[in-house]
Amino acid sequence: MSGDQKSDVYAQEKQNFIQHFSQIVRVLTEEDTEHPEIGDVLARLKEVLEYNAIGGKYIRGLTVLVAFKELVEPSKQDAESMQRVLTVGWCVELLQAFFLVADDIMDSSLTRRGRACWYQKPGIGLDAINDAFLLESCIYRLLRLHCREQPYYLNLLELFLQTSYQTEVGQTLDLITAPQGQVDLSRYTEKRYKSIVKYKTAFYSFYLPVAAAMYMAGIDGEKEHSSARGILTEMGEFFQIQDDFLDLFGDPSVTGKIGTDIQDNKCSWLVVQCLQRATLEQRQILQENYGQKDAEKVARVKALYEELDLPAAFLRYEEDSYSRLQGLVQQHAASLPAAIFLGLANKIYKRKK
Ligand code: GPP
Ligand code: MG
Ligand code: MG
Ligand code: MG
Repeated sequence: MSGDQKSDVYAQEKQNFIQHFSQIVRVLTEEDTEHPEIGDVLARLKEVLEYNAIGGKYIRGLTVLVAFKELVEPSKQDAESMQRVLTVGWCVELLQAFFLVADDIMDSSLTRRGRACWYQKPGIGLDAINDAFLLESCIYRLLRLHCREQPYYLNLLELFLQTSYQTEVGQTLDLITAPQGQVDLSRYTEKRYKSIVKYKTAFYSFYLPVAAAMYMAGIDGEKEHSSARGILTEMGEFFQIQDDFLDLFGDPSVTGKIGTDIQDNKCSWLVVQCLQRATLEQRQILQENYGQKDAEKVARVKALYEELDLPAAFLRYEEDSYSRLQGLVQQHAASLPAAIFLGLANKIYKRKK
């Protein structure tokens, strides 16, 4: 193991986490002797799980594991507890799979994790909507099966439900700020941007996995949770800014997805930055080329972003954000191990996918 891997607890946990997936699938698709008539459904569910829950970075699921290990003493990391932690980690990945299957339909995306989006597969189409619902239900089936007797069960249920609502609020803001065929540049403000990304990404990607580990470790105080939420929503905002940057300037063979934000008229970090720097003429170019499928118009918008040096602005932003976060961790994390936040930050800063 290289020095880098030794210090990277995420890399250490990854194999173990991925290995646990076959057990998750088994539990969720086991023959139900009381209901033999749904056998075909379980076969479909197996296919849906294997296509949509696998192939990502697993940062969210692994965070549950890594944070739990930081929060409880080794004597409380017994095999049964760790089994439950792995399962809850997979619940976070299933929530993500549910959102992504649905998001790709709403965003008219073509690829995800280096393959066709699920709804783009021949024979699937909009039936993928129901597959997304099935993925969501799996979360609650697993929690009931593995955690029903635990003192934190109700906290976990409420956490997953509340986080789903927040993410749906964010997705609504994302969609209504980007109506098809109506370019209204005055909508793309920094303030609106921050609300969209906090709700659509930060809660489920960053607060949810750490909060789940905290509840499992018996930490349920509002003070501790609100400290964690403060730091983690800030990290989530930065993560979505990267996502927006990579949508256009990332390498699809690395990100595994072809960008759609310009075509989809999205309130992306790039368009917000562009408007803050554009002259009246440049604003006019954006007005004429944004929010359309035409490849030449998309290329014109990209060229405008390059003229305005947005890639360099992004790099500056990334540096600033990293130092701000270090400060926040020192300030807020008094009651929680700083390593949870710093490990997560090291996983996402400078990422290319
Ligand atoms: C990321 O937006 C946000 C989500 C995936 C949440 C979706 C929420 C739902 C309730 C369906 P994005 O569209 O920028 O992500 P990506 O770039 O991965 O498509
Ligand atoms: Mg999308
Ligand atoms: Mg989207
Ligand atoms: Mg995106």
